[in-house]
Amino acid sequence: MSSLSERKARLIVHGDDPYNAEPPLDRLRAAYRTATRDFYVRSHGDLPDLDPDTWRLIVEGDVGPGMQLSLRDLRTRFPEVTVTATMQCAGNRRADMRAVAPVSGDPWDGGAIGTADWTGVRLGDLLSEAGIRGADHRHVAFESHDRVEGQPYGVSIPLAKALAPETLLAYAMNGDPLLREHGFPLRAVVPGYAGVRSPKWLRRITVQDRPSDNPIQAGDYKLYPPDVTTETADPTRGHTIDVMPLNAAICEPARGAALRAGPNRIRGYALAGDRAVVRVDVSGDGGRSWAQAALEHDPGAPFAWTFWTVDLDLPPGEHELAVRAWDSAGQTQPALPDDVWNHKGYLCTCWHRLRVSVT
Ligand SMILES: Nc1nc2c(c(=O)[nH]1)N[C@H]1C(S)=C(S)[C@@H](COP(=O)(O)O)O[C@H]1N2
Ligand SMILES: [Mo]
Repeated sequence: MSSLSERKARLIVHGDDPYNAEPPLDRLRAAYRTATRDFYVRSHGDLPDLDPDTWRLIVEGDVGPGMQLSLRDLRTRFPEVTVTATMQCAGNRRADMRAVAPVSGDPWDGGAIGTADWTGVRLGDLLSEAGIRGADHRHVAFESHDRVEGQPYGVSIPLAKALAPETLLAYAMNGDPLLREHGFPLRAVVPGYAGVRSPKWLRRITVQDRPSDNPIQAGDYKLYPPDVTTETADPTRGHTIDVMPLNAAICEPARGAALRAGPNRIRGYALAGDRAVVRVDVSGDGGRSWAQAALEHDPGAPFAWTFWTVDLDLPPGEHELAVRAWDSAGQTQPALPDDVWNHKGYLCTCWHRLRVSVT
């Protein structure tokens, strides 16, 4: 197996500590299931190096007597399931917002996303074995082994999503044990939700009557209106980012590519959170005219992305390519980064545009 530093060398690294990196976009389009070595890494603290033999998962809160499970317990006491799902950071495509005004956080291009086969057990199976007690509107909180500004990483999801059949505790990614940077030995995978709700290096699961009060849940990953600044942001009034919105990106050609006049193949991805992508429009003239892309989607994977392909006939000159997707509710993406700008740079869903020169 390759080392972490070998894997780092393949990616565009935004930071070493915490480690954050994404692949060049053409690599994302190379396979429907992203090669694990090309999968982005988003971390907020250290990358724990955990011993799988002594590691235990604690399950507590509004449940029966509580449980402590080893990896072997998880593998032997619950059915094994594999879900093909896309993981995407809420900050994916943030770089495009900088054209409007500065934003905080790493300048992700469109590569803070990837699709994998996740194998593990259903969180719902584990919770029904644990036995849930108490009133409605419960939440499932997670605590991890990595530390962020002196505290363990922690988030929560609504109980209904925790019980949904697609929500997993995964020990394998693309058929191999999780790599350290992806949360070995166990992580949550919450398909359709922002990556932040899929905690890595799991330590504890707590069923409770309110969302996690950990700063990652209570303070970060909130969507604010454009007039809110770092100074005025009130996290209790920001919208908690769970389900991800409709988005699309051009993976090939690359930004600034030199192309030959005539038919040129344009390829990328699109995805619609917990909905389906029904149409993808691609423009070779900055959005004045549009062509329909052919769509490719794994029918067995409702929470995985849609790949799209179109051949555009491009005349010589400088052109702006643009893409916009449509979802099963008939909605499409806003045209400009100005339409979606927020000081944290989350949910950059405007048309993805890039300039190419054609000779
Ligand atoms: N424990 C822990 N879990 C975490 C994070 C983290 O920093 N610590 N980052 C989250 C975020 S913001 C994202 S986008 C995904 C990224 O998963 P990946 O690094 O496997 O691609 O993990 C999530 N789970
Ligand atoms: Mo993220």
